[in-house]
Amino acid sequence: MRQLVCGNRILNLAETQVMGILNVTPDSFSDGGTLYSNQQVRLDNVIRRAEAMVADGATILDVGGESTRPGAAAVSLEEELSRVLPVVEKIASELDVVISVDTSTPSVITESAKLGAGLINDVRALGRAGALEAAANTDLPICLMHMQGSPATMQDAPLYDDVLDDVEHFLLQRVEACEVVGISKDRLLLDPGFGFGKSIEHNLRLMNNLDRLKKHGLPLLIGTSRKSMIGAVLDNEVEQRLPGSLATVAIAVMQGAEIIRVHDVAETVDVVKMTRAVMAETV
Ligand code: 7PM
Repeated sequence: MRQLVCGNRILNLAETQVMGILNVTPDSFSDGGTLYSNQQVRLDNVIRRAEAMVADGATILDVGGESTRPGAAAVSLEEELSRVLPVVEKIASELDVVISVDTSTPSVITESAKLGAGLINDVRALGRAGALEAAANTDLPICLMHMQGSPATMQDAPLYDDVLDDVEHFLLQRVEACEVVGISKDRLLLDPGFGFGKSIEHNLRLMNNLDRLKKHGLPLLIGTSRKSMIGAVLDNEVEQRLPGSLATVAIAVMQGAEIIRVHDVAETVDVVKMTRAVMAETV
């Protein structure tokens, strides 16, 4: 339970782990296109960025080839495979880090696992046809994230009876669906999915009530880095959201989140250390 077996690497979840975001998409709202240009992944730039994040203390790198930005266009299977697989292969051969693959696509799950991925991170919680089976056939851990609607329209009019109930029930149903295909609970992580079909108030309420997910005993993964929930509170642009993002990191760590998904690894590692020292009342 405290140890997560990620392929050939083990994560100690008694310590908070920092996951660095490595988007290999043309329209990533934070990586500025330097990892992808002229319709292709810039492998040399990707490796340089990956190395820097590992040096800064990331123990997981999240490789994503499909933009889940609100309103984003769908990516073809060929395109997603050609963006993600070379990056997984290269990082697996060069760096000591767990590779997480941000995908909902069965063949990306299958092929990434063969090339050395250590974790599957699916914003659709294995909801696509064939995804449950593909994931079951790897022996990798899987992060199940909550999303209301689909990226194209999810931010149009997010509506819940009670966002805490809905997110909790959805994720528990996905845990059940996983168990039915033979994915045991000890391979699963939960994520409320900040910004995925949620108003500012929904996001704030989820952030203030992580205990509702935590109480099920599965590790929590939290991703708020530079998101619009921060921009809405602080009335600022993406490049000004680091302090706000770090505040949410401290709040998530205080509530027991095990994995923190961020763009700014070095700053996050410091906030995690400081927060954990307070919680432990010792260095
Ligand atoms: C535009 C808007 C581009 C939002 C990218 C994003 C999460 C995730 C993403 C999360 C997990 C981003 C998001 N967010 N996976 N993938 N949890 N598990 O900020 O919160 O990178 S995409």
